[in-house]
Amino acid sequence: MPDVTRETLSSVLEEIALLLELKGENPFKIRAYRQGAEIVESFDGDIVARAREDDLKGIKGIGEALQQKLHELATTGTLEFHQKLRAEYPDTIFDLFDVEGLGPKKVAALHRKLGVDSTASLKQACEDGKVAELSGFGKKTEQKILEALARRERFADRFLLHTASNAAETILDQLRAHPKVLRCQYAGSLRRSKETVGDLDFIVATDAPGELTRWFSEMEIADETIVRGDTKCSIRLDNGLQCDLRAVSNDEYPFALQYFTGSKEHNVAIRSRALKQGLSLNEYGFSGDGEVPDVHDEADLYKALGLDCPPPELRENRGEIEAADDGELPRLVELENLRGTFHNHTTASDGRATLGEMADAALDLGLRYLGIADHSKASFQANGLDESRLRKQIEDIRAWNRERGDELWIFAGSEVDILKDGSLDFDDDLLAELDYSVASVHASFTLDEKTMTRRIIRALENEHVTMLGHLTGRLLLRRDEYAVNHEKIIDCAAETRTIIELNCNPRRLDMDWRWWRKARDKGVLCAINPDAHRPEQFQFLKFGIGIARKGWLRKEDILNTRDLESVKDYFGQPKAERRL
Ligand code: DGT
Ligand code: CA
Ligand code: CA
Ligand code: ZN
Repeated sequence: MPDVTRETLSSVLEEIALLLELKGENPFKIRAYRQGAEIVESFDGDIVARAREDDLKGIKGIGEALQQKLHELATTGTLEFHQKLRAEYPDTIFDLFDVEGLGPKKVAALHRKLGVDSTASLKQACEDGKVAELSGFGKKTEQKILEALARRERFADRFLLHTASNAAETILDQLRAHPKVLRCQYAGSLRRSKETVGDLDFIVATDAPGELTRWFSEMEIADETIVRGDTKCSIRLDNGLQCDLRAVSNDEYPFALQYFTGSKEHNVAIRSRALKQGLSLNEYGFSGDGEVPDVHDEADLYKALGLDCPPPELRENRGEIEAADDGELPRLVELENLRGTFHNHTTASDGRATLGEMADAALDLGLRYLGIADHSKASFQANGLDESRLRKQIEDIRAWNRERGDELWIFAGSEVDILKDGSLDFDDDLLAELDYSVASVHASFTLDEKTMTRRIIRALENEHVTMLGHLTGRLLLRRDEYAVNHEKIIDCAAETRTIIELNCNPRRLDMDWRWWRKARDKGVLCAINPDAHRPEQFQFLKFGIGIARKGWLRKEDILNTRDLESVKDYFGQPKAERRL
């Protein structure tokens, strides 16, 4: 049987919808495929098995034509209809859909009228002023497209943390299972939990380096071998991510792991510290005139330099070496410390799972409480709730708590829009009925820094705003942050006792890790918020924890490490009286 997953099915349908739109096909047909993709994605049951057995009758929204196609796809691994459609266009045309601001209709117009079929030809057409002349585009759109293309180029060689992490875990599992591998780990920016990753760096300890580099280049996941030597090998995965493997001896392993974990700045500082002690340090070991210390793991290596071992996330030469010297490294928060989560969505706004489904998933994860914060009405594109729908949701949540609150407590909240002038999308009376609120900016991103900062500060000053959502609105590798003064927001959050969220969505990871230590020292409390729109997205918490650690945060700095009663107490106090 071909290796077909739910994602294969839905992404092929989604791609068909795009292709049909490119061709200018009938909108009903297009919609049927797009809806089909959504249904497949959220279907409660083993949709792949049912497609394989041609047992799709009676599923609402999957008509006969789709049933047949899903069956073909599930049994053969490909779909002729899709392949034929695809063959009409060059592969590069699909890159155009990733350009910010370009939907299928625009791509279709560019293709049909200007013959644009790649980001390169799009850039050329913009530079020639041809795009501005197309009806429905104009000078401004042309400029926006050029900016989006420039951003793409800038980010072209980087990957989101979760893309890198998923690939790395798959490869690491295989390395661990290899009989000739004594120890292995990924190093580099992923081990340091950077918000984006350039390439993956694996270190293995082995007595058979040549055998391992060959095995690595022949792994099924490898799309291409870039270089292969006796101790080094680089491959590329089909998503473009490069993976470097270095095979070293067991004695060299701690040195290689430390060196390739980086960061470069951290390494430079560590090396000069070693030199001052008469030791020269490189990726293979210590050398010096006198006796060289015995090193079995990274902790030994740091200990030889008179240092506690800094967690990888801290190794950016931003004070961790001094703290390690003084025995003052923080005890960083861990995933196991989390007791609940705030800021999650349901089908009431733009989530893909119902309140009950999200609650069941939270229970499965062993969480004790769950905060629901669906969008408010100004976010109409996300189907934001108006007053009456929100009141109804509050009632549903209270009913859940009466029935099942001793298993999982649900907090009724809202992700309330901060409007352009800093006022909120709901009035105070309604906000007061909620257990908590997350206030976020979702529109009017182009204000200047001063105006944007004032806008957000006005929201934080509202006593019903419990936390601030995704501070900068950035979408990593896609959209830059809007202009906002972090220092002023942090000061205001401390003063008004407003929590700042650490949004764990891998596209956001916002507020940025570089600000958390300062915020913590000023007395700002953090909430690690997955912003989950479906149950699987609770997994984002893992990346939030990585970023929190990178920001020097400890368990006590984070609201959702507290037990249920403490959180209830916290929300129950008037905002001005809340303390860390
Ligand atoms: P990336 O891949 O761009 O996300 O970032 P890294 O940190 O993974 O960088 P990468 O893959 O180029 O190198 C891995 C580590 O190797 C890096 O964090 C530190 C170490 N390293 C690489 N080049 C140098 C260097 O020229 N000097 C020093 N001291 N260390 C280096
Ligand atoms: Ca790297
Ligand atoms: Ca590398
Ligand atoms: Zn939001």
